[in-house]
Order: sequence, then structure tokens, then C-alpha cells
Amino acid sequence: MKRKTAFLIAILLSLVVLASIWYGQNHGLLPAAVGKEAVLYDKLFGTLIGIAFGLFLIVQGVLVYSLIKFRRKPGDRTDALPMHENLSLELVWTAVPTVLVMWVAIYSFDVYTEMRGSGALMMAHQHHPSPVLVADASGETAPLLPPSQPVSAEPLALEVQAMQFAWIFNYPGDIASAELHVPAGQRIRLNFAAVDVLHAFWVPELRLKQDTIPGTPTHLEFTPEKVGEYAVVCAELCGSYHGGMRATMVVQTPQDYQAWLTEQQLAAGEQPMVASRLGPSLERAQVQELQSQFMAHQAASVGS
Ligand SMILES: [Cu+2]
Repeated sequence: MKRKTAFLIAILLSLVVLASIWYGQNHGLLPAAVGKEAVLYDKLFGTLIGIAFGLFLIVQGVLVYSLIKFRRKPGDRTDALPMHENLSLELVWTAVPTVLVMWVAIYSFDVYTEMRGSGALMMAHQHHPSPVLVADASGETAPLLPPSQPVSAEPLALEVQAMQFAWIFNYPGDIASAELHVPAGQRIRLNFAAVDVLHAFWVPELRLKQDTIPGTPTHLEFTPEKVGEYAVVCAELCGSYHGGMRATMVVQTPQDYQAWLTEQQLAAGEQPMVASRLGPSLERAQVQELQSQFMAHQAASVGS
């Protein structure tokens, strides 16, 4: 290979690397990250999309170059040169994807375990509580509380029932809500019980998804950090109104969360809720009865 050609290839590859790094950080394909764990996911996603973008540029670049450079000359009726085996090329195209896939597998598994709270993240959280963030008009976030603000290291545990076609979030004191209210900066643990069929709890901004399985309790832990309202989506086809099985997650400042909880406790005193006592072993008719009571309760509280 001529020195000039090698130099040109090196320049082009450097440009591809720079473009891939830029695209990996500016792809704009994900909604805003709201949870502490989302940062881990976003780094992984950015890295993967960067690698994919780089490979795309290289493959398409070589393709377009070959189409132009090796075009058949007018009047040329000869065959191409016969070619049989190219050991070095075969080694490269086997080794590079193998190393890449192995590395992606290990990195993904590492992120998965950390997001599940079984790794260093959990420890880091207990020693350094995360700051509460609020978005200003420009969408930028600013810390509301200093990171040293004491936040309970124990997760706030909530029981969640998934049913056709609603989510019910149960709070201490026999409070049931169709909205998930959580204080920012506090680690949350959701314990799921599916009342009827498979469902999946998904909040895109948290980058977390968890199946709910009848007869098998599942759970999810996360730390919301940005005050705001986010959609809770059912991500498992669960019946004819699956598409309507949505709820809202309201991330509030700890003060606002306390105020909301107190308000709910007062309201629950006046209008006792039955849905909070739903269990996974209820009969179908009981579930439907409770569902309609719950819907009526929600309609009444929205109307009032
Ligand atoms: Cu569903």
C-alpha cells in the first residue's frame, strides 16, 4: 500500500471515530433521563449506537467506494480474478466482531446488575444520597436540595397491583391511588402483584421495565431525581384495552409528596378504599367488582 493511501485511510478512519463519538453523545433518540439508574443505561446505549454508527459509515463507505472504483470498464468482457481464501481477512472479520460482542455482553450485564440495585450503585446511593433536581423553564435541571440532605437509605416500598386494565399503587395507611406519586431523591421499591394476566411496568424516562406475573411476585427499585410527570405504560399485551393501560408517575419534592400523602390519608378517611386490599388470589368476579369500584372511586375523586 502506498504511503499516501495509508495516510488517507488513517485520516478517514479518524473522522469516522470522531463522528461516531459525536453521534453516540448526540443521537437524541431517548426521552429525558429521570432516574439515577437511567444514566448507566444512557451511557451503554450511547456507546452501542456510536459503534453501530461507525460500522454503518465504514460499510457504506467501502460499498460506495467499490461501486465507483471497481465499475466494469466499457468493452471489458473478462471475468474478475479468481480468489480462494484470504486467511488474514477471515481472521479479522471473525476476531473483531467476537471481541466486540463479548465486550458488549459483559458491559450490558454489568449495567443490568447495577440497575437492578445489586451492585455498586446501591452502595453508592447509601453513602451519597442523590440531589433532587427540578427543571426550569429552559428544561435545564438544577439541584433543589444539596446532595448532603439526609434521605432515607431504606427504599420506600409500595405494593402495586396490575390488572386489566389499570395500575393500582398502594401506600401505607390503606391508601390506593391510580397515580404513582414518589419523592425525588428517595430510592423506591415497587412490589408487583398481577391480579389476572401478565403485564409489564414501564416508564421510558427511568429506562426500566418489569414484568408482573400472576402468582409470582416481582419487584423493581429505582431512584427518581427529576420533578415532573411521566407516563407509566403497560409493555406486555394483556388484552383488548392493553393500549389504554397507562398511568402517571408524579415525581415530587419530598415536601410536596408529604402534602399529597396527607391529603390522600384525609380523603381515605372519608371514602374508604377497597382496592387496596386486592390480593393476587382473588376470584375473577371479585376482581371485576373491585375494578369497577376503583374506577368509580377515581371518577368521583377526579370530578370533585
Ligand atoms: Cu397491557
